[in-house]
Amino acid sequence: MSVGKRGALFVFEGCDRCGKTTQSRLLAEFLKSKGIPTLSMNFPERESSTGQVINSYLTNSNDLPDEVIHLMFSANRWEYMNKIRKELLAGTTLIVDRYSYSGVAYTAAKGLDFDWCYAPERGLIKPDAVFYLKTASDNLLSRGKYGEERYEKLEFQQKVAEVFNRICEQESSYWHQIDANQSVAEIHTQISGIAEKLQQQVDGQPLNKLA
Ligand code: Z5A
Ligand code: MG
Repeated sequence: MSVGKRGALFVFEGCDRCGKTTQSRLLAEFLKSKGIPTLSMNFPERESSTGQVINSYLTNSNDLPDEVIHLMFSANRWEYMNKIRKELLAGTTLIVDRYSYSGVAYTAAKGLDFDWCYAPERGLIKPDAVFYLKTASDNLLSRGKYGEERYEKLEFQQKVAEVFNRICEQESSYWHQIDANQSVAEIHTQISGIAEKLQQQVDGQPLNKLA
């Protein structure tokens, strides 16, 4: 089934401090400057009911079993699926800062089974492109000390990076690996070029689901 003019779903992924928020903002500004209706989102969305639990978990003010917080992160995405579908079908392009792959990477890095981690993501809307900002975790230390949140530790971030690398290999048809060591401007030029091309290709394409 084909659809009319729809927006594209662009996702940014990568470890802490790799530049996702910086690049999400620049891509949104770029697309808007081209007259493309664009909306920015990020996960976790900390305002919703699940988001508030996630926020207190990340700031270390509550403890939950690994399985429970994993399912909360996934539920947080499911909470927004109707909105995402509606916006895309209305022709709005969405730029999303972290998505299902962060969910899998951070929990699998704790040692939980990869397939178990991925299972609750099945059925969510599949991105048209994932921009994976990749670099060795110790390169990111020069961007300031890790903060106080639960996962902001070098050794853990290295494990997270290994899972992202694995997903990037598996999902190479729509993942774009970008060298996050380049300057902000260089990265933006690379990403905006890919996004502009894909933006034109999604017209008439149905929305796909993560399988
Ligand atoms: N999490 C999870 O466990 N499960 C899930 O399902 C999801 C998330 C969705 C909160 O994430 C935590 O939730 C996260 C994963 C977990 N835990 N950790 N760690 P968040 O998205 O709220 O926060 P974050 O992404 O971890 O961190 P961040 O600080 O927002 O990083 P960033 O957005 O990638 O980077 P940035 O803010 O764009 O840039 C960081 C700094 O580097 C800043 O000073 C920039 O000016 C600088 N920068 C950016 N680009 C460059 C370049 N190219 N060169 C030099 N300096 C740069
Ligand atoms: Mg960020």
